[in-house]
Amino acid sequence: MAEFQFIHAADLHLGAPFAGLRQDNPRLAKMADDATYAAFEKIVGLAVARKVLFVLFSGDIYDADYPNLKAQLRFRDGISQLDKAGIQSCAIRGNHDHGGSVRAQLEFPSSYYEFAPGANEPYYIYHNETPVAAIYGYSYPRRAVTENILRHYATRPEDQKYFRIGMLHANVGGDAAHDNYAPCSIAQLKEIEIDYWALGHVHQAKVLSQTPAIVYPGTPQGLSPRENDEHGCYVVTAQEHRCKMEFVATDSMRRIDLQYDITGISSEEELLRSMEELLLRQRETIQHPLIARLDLTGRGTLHRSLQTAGRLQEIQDYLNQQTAGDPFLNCLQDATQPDIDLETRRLENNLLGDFLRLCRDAKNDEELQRKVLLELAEVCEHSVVKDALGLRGHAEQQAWLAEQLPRWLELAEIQGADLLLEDAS
Ligand SMILES: [Mn+2]
Repeated sequence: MAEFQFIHAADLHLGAPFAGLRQDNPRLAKMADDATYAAFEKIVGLAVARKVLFVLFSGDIYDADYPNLKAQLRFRDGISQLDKAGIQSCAIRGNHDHGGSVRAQLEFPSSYYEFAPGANEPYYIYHNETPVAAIYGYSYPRRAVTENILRHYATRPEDQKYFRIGMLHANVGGDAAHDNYAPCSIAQLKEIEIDYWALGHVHQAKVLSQTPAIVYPGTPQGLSPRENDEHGCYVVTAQEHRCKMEFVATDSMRRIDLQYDITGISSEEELLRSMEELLLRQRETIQHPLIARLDLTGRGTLHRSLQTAGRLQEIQDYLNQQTAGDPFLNCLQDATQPDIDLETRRLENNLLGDFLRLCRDAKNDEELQRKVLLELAEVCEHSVVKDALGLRGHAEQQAWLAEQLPRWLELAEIQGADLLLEDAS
């Protein structure tokens, strides 16, 4: 079996919005609108530059049941570009672009193959008129495929001579942050004679196993606020039944979460200067338009100043002006503490001491937190909140809330303590 290369991408979500971006930077807003297309076009460019044999798209090419025509045309154009370069392509449908979603009638080149919804025959990839890879795939006939679908991947003995690929859109290993569609385990995948599991659905790149390869490439462009690391696809070099994977970033905008500790900072001048330096330093390491979130932490005299109404917004606007929005400070949050020792105050026999002890108990009370999470989940179902948060689906929302809750409890404690201290002074 001759060596060959292919690209494995998934979850393009073409046309999906880049969630939670402040709209006061027109340059970034335009880039954000285009971000999913830009990532797809980078995949196409990469395939042409590397002269790969074929490209795989493991589901969720489109974001919605009624994908817009623009998304479909951009995808078709990219596929045509691959075709002109002699590169084949192959796709399955996931929960977002399932068989029930409505598509325009567009003509795709014959080098593009899409597995029909439901059970399928394997599809063969040819190199110099000889088949080299057998691809098994299943496309979602409907959004919620909640059963295990591995029976559709039973390999044929006669395909043993080829590199065998399973294109599977599924939640492998019960990732709680993603809807539990087509659930299965790594052990179950290993029982099937597949050399490369080309997975889709989970939005973070992950290699679950080397041999056989079990791989999530993730979304090629991070979209939700939780998708704040590098995003891309895999270039795979296959030989015999083994392969090497190389991750290549394809995102054109990246979110970054920063922290700044105010401990020891004594003036606003010093705070602004060092925050600006922190932001500008990010340019040196990551060559992307960066969308930054910055949390102010630590304990210090500036805590009081940061509580002034509108102050965070003023700081944010000033810094964006100083850096010309590169990086763009999209969100500035204050989690600083007053310049007092809360642990000592917690022991005091007074109202503040009582309040701080209640806060500590709440932080350790799992039952209470469970109830709070249920209430918050209800608030999140409100369409305005849903849009503002930009989290994809119920599972991601749950994961996000559970991540945020400890921080919110912390902030509630500090704000309560501030109010009580103000009353006392
Ligand atoms: Mn999916």
